[in-house]
Amino acid sequence: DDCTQCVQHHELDGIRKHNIGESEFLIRKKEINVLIVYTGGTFGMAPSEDGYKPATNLLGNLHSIKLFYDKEYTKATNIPGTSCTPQTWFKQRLRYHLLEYEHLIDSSELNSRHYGQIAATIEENYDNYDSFIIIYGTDTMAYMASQLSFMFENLDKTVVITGSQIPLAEWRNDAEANLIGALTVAEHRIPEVTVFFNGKLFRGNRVCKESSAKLNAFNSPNIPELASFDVFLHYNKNLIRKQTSLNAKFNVFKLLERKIAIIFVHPLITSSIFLSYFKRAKAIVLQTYGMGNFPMSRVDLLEIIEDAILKYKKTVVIVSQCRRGFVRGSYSSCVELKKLGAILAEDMTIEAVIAKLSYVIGKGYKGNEIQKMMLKDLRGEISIEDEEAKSQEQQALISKILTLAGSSIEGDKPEDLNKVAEMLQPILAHTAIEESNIEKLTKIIENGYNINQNDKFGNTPLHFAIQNEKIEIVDFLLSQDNIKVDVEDSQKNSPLYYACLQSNEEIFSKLATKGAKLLTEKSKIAEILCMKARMGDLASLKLFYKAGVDLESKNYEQSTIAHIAAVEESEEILTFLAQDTKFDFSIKDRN
Ligand code: ASN
Repeated sequence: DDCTQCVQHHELDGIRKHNIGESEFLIRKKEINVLIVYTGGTFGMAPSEDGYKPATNLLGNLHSIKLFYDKEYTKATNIPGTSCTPQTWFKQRLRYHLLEYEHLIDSSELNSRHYGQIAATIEENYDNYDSFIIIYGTDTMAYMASQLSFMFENLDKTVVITGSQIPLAEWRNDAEANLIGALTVAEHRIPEVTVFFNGKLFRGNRVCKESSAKLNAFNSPNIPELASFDVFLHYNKNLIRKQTSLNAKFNVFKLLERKIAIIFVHPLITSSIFLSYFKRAKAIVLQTYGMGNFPMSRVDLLEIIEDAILKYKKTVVIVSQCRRGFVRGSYSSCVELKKLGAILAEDMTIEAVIAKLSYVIGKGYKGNEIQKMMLKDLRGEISIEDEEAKSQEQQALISKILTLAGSSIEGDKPEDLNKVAEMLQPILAHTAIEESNIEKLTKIIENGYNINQNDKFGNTPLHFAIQNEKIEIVDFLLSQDNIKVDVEDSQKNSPLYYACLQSNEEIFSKLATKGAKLLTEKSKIAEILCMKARMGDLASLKLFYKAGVDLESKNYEQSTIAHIAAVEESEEILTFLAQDTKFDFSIKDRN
């Protein structure tokens, strides 16, 4: 309890486990206010002679289960209309109000009024609760979750839909665990419409009911679950949507377009049946084979599609009969449909496509705008890169980096990205060179880093690699087509100068084969030669000689290397000068 950073702790086999790092998700309050909306579904049904039927008084049933009701605490705190759970795993309580609809439905009854009713309930109560749980039937849960995800604009709070395959009233059921899971989710800030079922949390507009009889009834075929609750709670944080801008106000959009038809294409389909669907609908969802393939030999059907799009300006969306995968123009028939103006639904579920069409057309978008909106990631329902969102995210990141770097660049314009690159790339390149990391350096170059450019310290990567004697990097840089071997650093030295200075014969010969030259001015060379002679560094002198310097040049004291070698009694250097060069030993110094 005294560990304020720790958001998930409990005793397990006598070991106290701490999981830190969920604080951004966890709502930390003594009591979290939750509105539970009970709309019907198997969850609260009771057995009858005619099978399960929706039943009232769910609150009474929850109160008979200790997990959902701490009677003493609820009574002691006495807030009318609310009930409290015992302390949760996170050492807090959920205070809930259970709103039971007057007309409880089997979710197969779902129609547009129910969407409106549930959306309005959340809208009216939005400011009064931290999170919302909707108890709903499984049969149309995917439709409900998809539809609400679009209707809720700028959703900033947790909305989790749950239900069960066996009613709570049964001794053996999955209702209890699902509601406990949903309540656990409600302790977190997950600003999207989700579905909690059988230990997993899914994005609402990505689920489909996969099984009518398994407790594991739901799946999200094209993206992983947002969370899975095993012994520990695993949240897939990268997938969970971020809170919308703080100033954006929550809004519920209710004017849904209903003239949407869905046609399951099959080998025996007749053109008259096909046409009848097209006649009244504003938007037609064609459920075709595999990746969106369609029998192109069926000219009769193609004509209907073409007329619908071009003549009658209807929207046609292609989805697949496969639940898993995507519809994309990989085969010619699908490409043809796209050319006609049909929208390829990528990896959206059918439920999400219908919900999105009703929302987009309901909002008044027309023609190409519909197409654009359908292929835009509005609520995480489609796996395509949203360039706009990406660039916004990038901008936020740039600003953060700039602040950290203490830069005066604002970071809110696209051009700032170049400035950040200019600022960071040389530093990153230095690090890559120091680490001899060719892979990293390659990436930096691929991302636009100019290898012939001098950095703030006046070096090019080649200078820096030679100074640090990174042979592999030298090799790599020399193998680049555009490398300039004679580029100067801020001291006006070429890379070859450093190979000589460091007596590195291996690097020297690599540069020499590329025709590298010494550019350093003569007077400076004379000083360096004399210094090397004083140090007895014959290897370096030999390399300078190979590079073509005049060994007879005099330093500022008018001495040559021979004078210095004589004073230093460096026999080695004198022998080299005598045997390997045509050194003129008659040169006189200042004296
Ligand atoms: N028929 C039920 C419903 O969708 C099925 C369920 O909830 N498991 O309301």
